[in-house]
Formats: sequence, structure tokens, C-alpha cells
Amino acid sequence: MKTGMKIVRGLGALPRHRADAAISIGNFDGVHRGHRALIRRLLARAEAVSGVPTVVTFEPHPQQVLRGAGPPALVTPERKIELLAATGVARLVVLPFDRALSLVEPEDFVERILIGQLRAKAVVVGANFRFGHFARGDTAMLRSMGRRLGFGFESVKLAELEGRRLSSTEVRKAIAEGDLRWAAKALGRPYAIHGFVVRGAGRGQRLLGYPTANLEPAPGLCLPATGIYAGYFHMAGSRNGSRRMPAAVSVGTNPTFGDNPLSIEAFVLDYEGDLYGRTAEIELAARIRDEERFDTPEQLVKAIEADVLATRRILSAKT
Ligand code: RBF
Ligand code: MG
Repeated sequence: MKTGMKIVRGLGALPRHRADAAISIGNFDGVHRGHRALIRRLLARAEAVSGVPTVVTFEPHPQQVLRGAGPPALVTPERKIELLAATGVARLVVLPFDRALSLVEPEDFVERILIGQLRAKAVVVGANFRFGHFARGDTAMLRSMGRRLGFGFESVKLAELEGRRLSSTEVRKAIAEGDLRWAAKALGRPYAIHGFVVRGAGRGQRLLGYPTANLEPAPGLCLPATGIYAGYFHMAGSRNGSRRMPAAVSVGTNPTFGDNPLSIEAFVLDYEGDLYGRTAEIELAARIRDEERFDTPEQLVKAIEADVLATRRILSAKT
């Protein structure tokens, strides 16, 4: 993974003698294949204008400020930074999004921030990009302002993947519907829920013989439809580095045992040991079935046995 991307929080933190820039602006939630295609165009334009390839993003998500809630996130802020750094972007400018910024007219945003502060010589955005007060700014405005004020402009068409638009919104929808296969294709990696392993009911171990690691997800993350999935349990920072292990994953309320809060649980294949208290990720590769209410724990055990076989089959077909 390429490192060395400089993170600049707020315009006040920009270097005093700053170089010209080629800029992409957006939320980049998930850093999916469409984002990476856009960033490849950014890198090409940056080269052409000898500018620093720069991504400008907002925190919190503008909808958080404008509507009181942003969309569920596809990655944690830390992971987004790692993924962006891996694309070869040299600088990430994180602008705090607040009321005042939401009121800036799009022409002022271009003149004061993109040109005045960031010295934009090229701007590359997705075709659906909107910005400025009332989201009045669009690609047509950027193109004509570029001609007038002397920066290059390129808009990148939104791609489709298997008849579905390649956008963060569609990836969120796919995850919420349980279509983790499409989500993985769109992201270029399986969707991963980042979190912390907490103590569960203990029933898996005691009653079923299938102990599960219960994941408390990081706040704001997109959660999949309830159901049983094939995936991986990935624990960070163990003594022997990070480990990625096949897992059969349940997302649901364990209806066989009455009313329970939603839990995200991984039965980690071929592993014995304690996973409590760890930071971990559960990667979801594909959905196996709906969660069911069984009459007896024995029936559930039979179903889990079949899920484990299905998990091995699905995961081995992928590698
Ligand atoms: N619980 C259910 O009530 N219905 C299910 O269909 C179900 N399927 C599961 C499949 C797998 C692979 C795993 C690991 C768990 C499943 N569970 C299911 C959750 C189970 O009830 C839970 O792990 C224990 O009750 C311990 O919390
Ligand atoms: Mg458990």
C-alpha cells in the first residue's frame, strides 16, 4: 500500500507556499471502483498540469448538517484515508462542513477555495457532482468557470456494473438488501464491518457448540439485511500480525431464542480461542439464507452445519 498522503484538516492548515493542484471533490464513501476510476483521471490531469493530486472531502457528511443525518457509511474515516492513500493521491484536504460552508455560493467556493486557497489548475469530478448553497453548482458551471478562470475541467461519467449504477448510494442499497456479491464487485473487495468483539449471550458455545464472536459495529456503518452470510473474520493487531479467517456470519435477532436485539456474530471456522475485546472486521462475501426461527436448538445446529459447508464452498470458489 502506498503511503505518504498528506492529510490537511481545514484550509488554515495548508502550507504557506503551496504548489498548484489538480483536485477531485466528493465524499468518496467506500472508495469504490467508480471512485478509483475517477482518481485515475485525477492523477493523469495532475501529471499534465504539474499539480499535486488532491482530494477534497467534507466532514461530517454534508447531509449530516443539512438534514440532521448522513447516510450510513461504507467505511470508517480511518479506512477511507487508507484506501485513498493507496490510490496514489498525494494530498487529502478535509474541510469541516458546517452551516457557514453550506451557505457559500458555488461561484465563491470555486474562486475562493478551489482557486484562491488550493490553486486548482485542474478539477475532476463525477458527472453527478453538485456543490455550493442549495447544491446549485454543477459540472456545467465548473466547466465554464474553468474556461474563464484558467483551470482544466473533466467530468467522469458514472459507470454501471451489471445493470446497476456504480455509486455509494447503490452500494449501500445492495448491502441493505443483502446483495453482498454485487457490493463486493462494486467495492473491489468484500464489504467489511469494522468493530469491536463484545461478550454475547454465551449460548452459541454452551448450547449449540458453535461459539460466535459478537461484533459491536463502529458507529454509523452501513449494516446488511438480516440473514446468514459467508465471509471472513479479520482481527487486527494480534501478536502474529493480522489474521483473516473464514467465518459463517449471522446478522439477526436469534429468533429461535425469543426476542433479542440485533447481533452480528461470526462463527470462525478452524479457530479455537478467545476473541473478546479485540478490534476486528467481519467481511461479507455472499448471503447464504434468511435467518429462521427453529422449533428446537438441534434444528438450528443442523442448519449451522449446512451453513459452514456452504461457507467453505462459497469461499473456495472465490480464490
Ligand atoms: N439463530 C436463529 O435463531 N436462526 C438462525 O437461522 C440462525 N442461523 C445462524 C447461522 C450461523 C452460521 C450462526 C453462526 C448463527 C446463527 N444463529 C441463528 C444465531 C444463533 O442463535 C446465535 O449464534 C446463538 O444464539 C448465540 O447468540
Ligand atoms: Mg456469541
